[in-house]
Amino acid sequence: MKIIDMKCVKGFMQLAQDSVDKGWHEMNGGNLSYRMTEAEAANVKKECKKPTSDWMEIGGSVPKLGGQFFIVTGTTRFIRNVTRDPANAFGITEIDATGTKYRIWWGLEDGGRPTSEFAPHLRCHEIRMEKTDGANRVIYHCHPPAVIALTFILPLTDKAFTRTLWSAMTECPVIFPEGVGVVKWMVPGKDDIARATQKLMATYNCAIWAHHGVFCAGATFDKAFGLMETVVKSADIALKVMSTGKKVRQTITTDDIKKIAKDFKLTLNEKFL
Ligand code: 2HA
Ligand code: ZN
Repeated sequence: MKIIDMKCVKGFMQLAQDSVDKGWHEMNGGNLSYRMTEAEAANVKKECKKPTSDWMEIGGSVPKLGGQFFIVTGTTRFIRNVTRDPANAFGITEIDATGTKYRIWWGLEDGGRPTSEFAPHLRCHEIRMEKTDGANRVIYHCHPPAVIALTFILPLTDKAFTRTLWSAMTECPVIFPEGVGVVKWMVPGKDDIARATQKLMATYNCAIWAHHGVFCAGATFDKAFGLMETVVKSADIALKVMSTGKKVRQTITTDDIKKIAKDFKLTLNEKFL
């Protein structure tokens, strides 16, 4: 099957376009990656016959991902061009057996390279794969204004962000019962921020980068996008309420959250109750 006709490639492009439509990507901001199944990787090998680059350094080490194939957006390439110019805007890469190098099989034309956040993406894939018995395949990063704005006024703690988001919209505890994690401001594109994010992703499907953006994980494109959409909407509501400057008269309380958990049979993260 042609690469562009593969279901996972279509899903990748759909998420990119939906996210651009949401206004979460300026210029080359944000990035997306997907861990292919063995059958999908076999199709890439069959279709492309040989890699188009030599082995190159990842800038981090992800031994558990050795031999796996990833669809990934390109550094300096714009998410808005994922659907317009697929083979330029993203590509398909293989990780070597040691988990320290990658090579390109398809796309990233005109000398393209994977996103500058390839190390955080791969580190998040490694931990989410482990924690979900291989179910999680998507890691998605964007720059949504409301969440970034909240990182200027809330304490940069997992608890402050989780409680604010859970209390702003009733369905939030259902969609992320484990809560969300927060990474203090750090230089992006480096292994330090990758390690900090990986640590949070052992517990959460969502990590907020102070003054920068959000990383979400999911089993499918729909689930990763849906989680991002929910976090962003809840942050938007919280920010709107705060921006009125009015006294908050009523909110979703800890007891209310516990009631939701009981009814929906959720295991909420106890740390935040
Ligand atoms: O430019 O979003 O974090 C891509 C990014 C870096
Ligand atoms: Zn970013």
